[in-house]
Parts: sequence; structure tokens; C-alpha cells
Amino acid sequence: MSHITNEEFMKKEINVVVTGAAGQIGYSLIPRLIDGNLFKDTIVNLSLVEIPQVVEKLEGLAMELDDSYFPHLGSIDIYDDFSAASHNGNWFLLVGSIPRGIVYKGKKIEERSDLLKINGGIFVDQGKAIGSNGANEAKVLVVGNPANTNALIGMNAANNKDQTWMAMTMLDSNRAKSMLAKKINCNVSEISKMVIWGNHSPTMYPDFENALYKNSSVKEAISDLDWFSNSFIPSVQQRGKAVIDARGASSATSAAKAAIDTIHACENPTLSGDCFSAAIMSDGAYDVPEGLICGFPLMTLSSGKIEIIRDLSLSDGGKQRLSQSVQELIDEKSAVQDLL
Ligand code: NAX
Repeated sequence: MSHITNEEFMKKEINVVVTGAAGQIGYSLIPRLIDGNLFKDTIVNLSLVEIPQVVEKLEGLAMELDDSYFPHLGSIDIYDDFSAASHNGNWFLLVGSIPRGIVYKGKKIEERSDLLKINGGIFVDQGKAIGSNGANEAKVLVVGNPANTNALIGMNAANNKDQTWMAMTMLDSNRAKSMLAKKINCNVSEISKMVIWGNHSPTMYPDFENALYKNSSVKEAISDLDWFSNSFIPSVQQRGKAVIDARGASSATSAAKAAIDTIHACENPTLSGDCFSAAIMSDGAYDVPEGLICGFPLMTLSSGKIEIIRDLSLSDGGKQRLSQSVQELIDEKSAVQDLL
């Protein structure tokens, strides 16, 4: 490792708040926030948040971070109270949520509607705290599922137009790139412009129509429409389940890498002709109704502003898939209307 002088790495400071910090994604994510590759020449102050029953475990994680020799690590603060953790946060990584299948307040959570309501309630409080206490131009990435609707609830409660709320679809985009690269037999870095439209759920549309291989059409490079419809799309949509079946646990290191990739994409201008994937508030682009957090093609301008790329076109089949996913977002929004 090259020697870093104080003068070089003390130039900037950033406050990153992570919920679900003792979970499996957190364990893979948090070291990557402070390794100096993501936030270059920057001291990273961590606020790690957990529920009271688990918060003590974070002492162990903090010990490991201290023991890992990270010159970019600033302070580590541990909280079981999100509001206290939220002050002056520049980035909020909302990973924590109650998973399906666990017993919560005496009831086994099996229905998606119950999951929406329970997690939705958590995101009302977190949103309010971020809106009042977070830094003015804070960015928020919701990872905890159901990510789009959690982000919608949080953003609504935050009511702060200077902050940017997103739900993570980068993992889906990275999965799609990997499948396309394997099919073409190229390196993943040669696939670009990989858009995930809609909801982070099995209705998402991984868009092979606009994806590029070495800056020309993936669709032409593969030219097998059956493969796209019958293999590629369902495999991306169901990849989370496939990982659970194989690993006996849900995606963790790939989800953590996707969160890092999303932050990187937001912190650096997007290369011309490329885009990145995340779900963001719709303003009516691509006929998606306003007021939904929907997966779109995004770009980061040199000013740091994140914008929807508006000039992509979709086939009728693509539009139909997007509209099915949007309908699911509308239904989820109706299910949590009382929280909005
Ligand atoms: P784990 O169950 O390992 O960890 C979640 C942690 O969150 C637990 O330690 C729990 O105590 C904590 N937590 C729950 N409620 C909290 C609250 N109100 N405040 C602070 N902490 C809280 O799950 P993990 O595998 O880390 O996954 C976390 C979330 O990511 C899940 O909701 C999961 O569904 C979601 N995922 C989202 C992905 C995406 O692409 N958007 C992909 C991966 C992952 O499935």
C-alpha cells in the first residue's frame, strides 16, 4: 500500500449513516466505505444503526474496523436510535428492514402487505429524521425491501427537496451485465447502458434493448430473441431466489458491492453514452405516473446532480413489461396510502 500523508487524506470529510449495520450486507458493505477507493482523499465518519436487541454486536464490528488499518476511517458511532444517528449525514444507506418470514410483535410476517406496512412504518420515522437532521444535499439509498416503496414512504416523510432518495436496482443491473457477458463471452466491463426499469421485484424489466456491448447493440451481438425472453429476463428477475437456493442465505456481498457501485455512480460524472440504474422519483418520464419511485436510466452530471436520461426508446414489448412493473408500484403505494 502506498504511503498517504495527512495533507492528502485530510482534505475532505463525509458522514455516512448505515442501518442494518450488523446484518450480512452490512458486514460486507461497511469496510468498503472506508477503504479509500470509494471516497478518495476523504475521511469517512460512520454512524452505524441497529435495533436495540442487536446493537451490542456493532461493538464487535467496530473493533474489527479499528483492527483493519483503514487510514480513511474517521469516527465510528453506534446507535439504536436512528434520529440521533441522522445528524449531518451526507449519505444514508438504509439497509435494515424486517425480512419476510420472521416473527415480529408475536406475528409471523408472511404476506407482502404486512411487510409493506411494518417496514413502511420504520421508514416514516427514518424519513422524518433525515429530512430534518440530514445534510442539505444528502443522498439516501434504500436497500431494505420492499425498497421502492420504502423509499417512497421515507422521501415523503422527509419532505426535503434538496435531498435525493433512491432505491437500489444496481444489483439487478450488475447481475444482468454478468449474464450478457457470459452469453457473449466477453468481460463484464464491456457491457454498458444496462437499465433496470420499474420495481426491484420479480416484475422488473432488465432492458436488453438499450444495453451496449463495446458501444454497439447487445441485441445485435446476441440476436436470439427467445433467449432474451425465456432465459435472460426471468433469470435476472429470479436471481435473488436462485442465490438463496444455492447459498442458503440471501445475496450479501453482491448487494454490498452494488451499494458501493451506486454511491460511486452518484459521486462521479456518468461517462457519455452510458447510464446507471437506480429507482428514483418519477416526474412523468417515460409515461410513469408522477409520485412513484421507479427504476430509470440515470446519469450524474458534472455538477453532481442526478438526472433521468430521457431519450431511450423501448419496443412495445418493453413498454408492456415496464407498465406491469409500474402497476405493481401503484398497488404497493395504495397498500401504504395511510403512511404517505
Ligand atoms: P439481515 O437480516 O442479515 O440484516 C438486516 C439487519 O437490519 C438486521 O441486523 C436487523 O437487526 C436490522 N434492522 C431491522 N430493522 C432495523 C431498523 N429499523 N433500524 C436499523 N436496523 C434494522 O439482512 P441482509 O441480508 O443484510 O439484507 C438487508 C435488506 O436488504 C433486506 O431487506 C433484503 O431484502 C434487502 N436486499 C435488497 C437488495 C436490493 O437489491 N435492493 C438485494 C439484497 C437484499 O435482499
